[in-house]
Amino acid sequence: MGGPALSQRRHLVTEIPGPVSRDLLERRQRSVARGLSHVLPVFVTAAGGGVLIDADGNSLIDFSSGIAVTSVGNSADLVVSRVSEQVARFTHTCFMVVPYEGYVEVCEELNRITPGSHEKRSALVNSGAEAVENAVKIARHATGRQAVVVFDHAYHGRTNLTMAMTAKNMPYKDGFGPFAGEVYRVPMAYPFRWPGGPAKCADEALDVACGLIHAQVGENRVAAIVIEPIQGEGGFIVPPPGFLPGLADYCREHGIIFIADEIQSGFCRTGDWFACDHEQVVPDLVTTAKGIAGGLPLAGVTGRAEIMDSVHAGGLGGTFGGNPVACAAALGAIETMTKEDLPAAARRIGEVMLPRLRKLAERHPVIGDIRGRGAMIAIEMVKPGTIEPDAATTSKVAKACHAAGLIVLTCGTYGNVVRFLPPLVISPDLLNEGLDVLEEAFSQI
Ligand code: PLZ
Repeated sequence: MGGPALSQRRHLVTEIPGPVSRDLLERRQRSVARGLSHVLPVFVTAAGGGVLIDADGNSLIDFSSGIAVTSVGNSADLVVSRVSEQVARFTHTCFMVVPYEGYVEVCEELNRITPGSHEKRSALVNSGAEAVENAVKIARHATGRQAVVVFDHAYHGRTNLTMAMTAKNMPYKDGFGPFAGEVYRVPMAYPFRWPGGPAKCADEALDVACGLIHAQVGENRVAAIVIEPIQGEGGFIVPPPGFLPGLADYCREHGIIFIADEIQSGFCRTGDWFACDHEQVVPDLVTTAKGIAGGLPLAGVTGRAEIMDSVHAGGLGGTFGGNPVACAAALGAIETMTKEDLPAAARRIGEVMLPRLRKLAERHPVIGDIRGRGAMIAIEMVKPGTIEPDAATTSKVAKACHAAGLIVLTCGTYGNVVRFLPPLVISPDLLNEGLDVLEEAFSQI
């Protein structure tokens, strides 16, 4: 059994991965496509709170949450009870064939918790990429325009349109083209790497983006600007204050739909319900997924009623979108976030992590930048004294953490960022133990 009752401790009984996981990995090599890779090939048998138990009986600390998904913890009580009840009642009708209340309830919740108090509508789909695809479809339909503007370092998914929107070639795009058209890319406000320095980053990045749109696309041809309010896969890049509000104003001025991709940053991760809340930015459309349903596959597009409802009946859909079991899970996850005040829990995680990481950076000049908000925190690794990315050391640190039973992820266009995404329900002791492991990993490199 997994769930929050699991003993919240790190405990290794074999090397990582152990013999049972290694056997399973061999079976996996013979049966599963090579294109799917693993951060750490231990096979999980149970998980809950801040730990994963593997097939060899090791208990590992989880600083990944399955890429920001299990924010309420694995097999959280309210997710398990709601899912169990729903799965015993009915498993599927297809919302387009015969509707059910759970779908409506999730949409009501999304309309309530996403930024802005205006009239909203939502649509549910299966994955983050599908949510982004649908947001773009809706924006094009509503505006009658085609162009979509995205940013350097962006990640929006692996489908054809979202590959075009994603910035990084390897491993996401290489050899998979041709990509969808009418996608235009502008520089991201990336304070650590902004040529004019972090203080000028917000204004200059806004000027550059607007200038490029004017010169190369034409404002009146742009259906949507899509941005992750804190970039995820691209390196946990936090735009400087003022950049997102400035972009939102620019969109409003030119009739461009402002789409916030909150798939990684949403659902309490950054210490607010959504990362846009931090600067009171109100997007026209918001895409959600990951943390929405405690690990079950569900995603959504939420936005202004007049934009969402510009699409003709039958224009949106899909067989599985808003599956009743996934909706039940979402209602359990959202209830947990509310009852346990997980935005506050995320802020507390940041308050523990940031000072410890800053101290670590004093001892290890390979850490060039520490950034993030709440429980979406990262360190960017460079050749000391420069901003030259150091992917090799990044990978060494991650491997040392894995070997010691701490699951961390890397990210970044240059592969030089270690990111931390613990479940928001992680205990303070386990969080601190994870940071002890990280410090030990640094002392080994
Ligand atoms: N938008 C901002 O972070 C998914 C990708 C993992 P899906 N990020 C994890 C991988 O290597 O495939 C993501 C995201 C943002 C969209 C997506 C896409 O969400 O549910 O993976 O399709």
